[in-house]
Amino acid sequence: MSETEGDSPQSPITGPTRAGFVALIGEPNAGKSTLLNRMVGAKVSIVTHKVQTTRARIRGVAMAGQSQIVFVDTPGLFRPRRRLDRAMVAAAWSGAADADVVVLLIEAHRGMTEGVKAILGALGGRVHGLPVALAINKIDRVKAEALLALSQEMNEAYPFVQTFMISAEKGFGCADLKDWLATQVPEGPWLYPEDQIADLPMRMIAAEMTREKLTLRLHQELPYELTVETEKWEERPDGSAWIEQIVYVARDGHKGIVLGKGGTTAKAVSQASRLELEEFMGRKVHLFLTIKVRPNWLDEAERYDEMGLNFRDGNA
Ligand SMILES: Nc1nc2c(ncn2[C@@H]2O[C@H](COP(=O)(O)OP(=O)(O)OP(=O)(O)O)[C@@H](O)[C@H]2O)c(=O)[nH]1
Ligand SMILES: [Mg+2]
Repeated sequence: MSETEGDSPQSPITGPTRAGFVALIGEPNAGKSTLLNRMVGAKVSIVTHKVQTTRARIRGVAMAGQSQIVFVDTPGLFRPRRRLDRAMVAAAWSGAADADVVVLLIEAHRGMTEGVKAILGALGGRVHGLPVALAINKIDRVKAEALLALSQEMNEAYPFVQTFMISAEKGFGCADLKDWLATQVPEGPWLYPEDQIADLPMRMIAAEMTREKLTLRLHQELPYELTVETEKWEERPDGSAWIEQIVYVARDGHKGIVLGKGGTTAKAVSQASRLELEEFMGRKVHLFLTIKVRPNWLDEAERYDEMGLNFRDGNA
């Protein structure tokens, strides 16, 4: 240690360690996955401009001084129509109920929407006395004056323990939120090794990356009617990974759309996904996509297992 550092070390390893779960909940598209990735400092959860991107609970691990904060990204909360929707919403609520602290994200420019009101109405019954903080996200999109009124309106509707104004994308306010959460998680030993950033099998991260690229490229309902699974993962002697994935689509016509003219769409998707995987893993990846028509995949228990969802949660 140099002399100048002697008096005030940057992060003193003193006092007890803390560790706990922080669930990020909110309407679809609120920015939950963006916030998780920022807190963790790596892209663990996929992000798109479309609603209902995240389908299952995804854990990302962040360190703040002596605290280990395990962020739980959840699917958006909305009024479900299909089995998959119901399973997603159930996963989101149970993620909240299992946490030590809950953070409700809302969008600054959309304010207290009907969807937000519905969440507030259900929240108390779902989280049973857990502390809930409010994070007004996307503040980069509004004027500061609007925020105060929104914060007041929200705090009149629910007893939030704390309110933060943030931009998950630009990073505004995120350090404050993280520091505060570090004081809220309970005392106890860390739950993960200090250098672990995600708790999600690599084959699932790989499938999610491909699903993100598909979602970004395909229009309308199609992204909601497909799922991606990693079928084969082989470590090669040269240090590269050989990955084969299946894209399940529900209709014949969708297969052609995913393939694109002369296979161009599938090729572009696979290339974009491969590049990101290579960056994430720091080594070479060979990625192969096969598109399969499976009219009933949305009603198959195995597909839900692969997504990390509970099939029976989808029962009407
Ligand atoms: N302007 C702005 N956009 C943001 C901010 N945070 C997130 N976004 C954008 O909002 C969109 C949705 O972000 P996600 O992180 O996927 O939202 P989500 O809440 O995880 O959505 P679901 O998984 O569908 O529930 C993306 O286009 C993000 O880039 C922000 O602070 N400011
Ligand atoms: Mg998400």
